[in-house]
Parts: sequence; C-alpha cells; structure tokens
Amino acid sequence: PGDDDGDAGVKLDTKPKTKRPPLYKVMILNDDYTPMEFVVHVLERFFGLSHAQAFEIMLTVHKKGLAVVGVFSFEVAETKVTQVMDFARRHQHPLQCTMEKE
Ligand code: TYC
Repeated sequence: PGDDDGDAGVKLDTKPKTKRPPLYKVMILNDDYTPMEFVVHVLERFFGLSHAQAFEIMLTVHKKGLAVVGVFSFEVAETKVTQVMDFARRHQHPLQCTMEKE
C-alpha cells in the first residue's frame, strides 16, 4: 500500500551501496574423444589446480557430464574460457569450456 501523495516525498534513507560484481562459474563439459590426461593438464595449466585436484574434477566431468572448475569475475572467466578453447582447438580436441553467471 502506498501513500497518496503521488510520490512527492523523497527517499530519506538508503542502504549503503556495496554491490559486488557478479561472479561467473567456469565449467568444462564431457565428450567422448578428449584424452583424460589432456583435460588434467588443462586444469593444472589454466586453473592452477594440483594434479590430484585436476584428476578429481576430470573424473567428475567424465562421470557426470560437466563440473564447475572455478568461479571468477567476468573478465577472468572469459579469459579462462578463451585460453582453454584455443588450447583444445590447437591440439585438435573437442573439449568444451563455458561460463555461466552464478
Ligand atoms: N570422456 C573422456 C574420455 O573418456 C575424458 C574427458 C573428461 C573428456 C573430461 C572431457 O571434460 C572432459 N576420454
């Protein structure tokens, strides 16, 4: 229910605006052709994961179809996706990497 002054009044109090920038999930997708070792290498190289972490995520993708590799600002997420897609293409693997707003 609003008042009846046609919004003549002004908003007196506002929340301090500390809105954080949106974050983006970077995901890799399973396929039937990219070698497991290649995916592990990609995860180590572009996401700074340990071999054990990289292997675990690779296996999750292999079994479940996809996994979130990390969460980043738009610019960083976009860079990761581009790096992975370029690297996969150069090695002629169909590996797919995508990003999605959290
Ligand atoms: N499914 C692939 C294979 O059996 C391995 C693989 C894992 C591919 C993860 C892509 O994102 C991927 N060789």
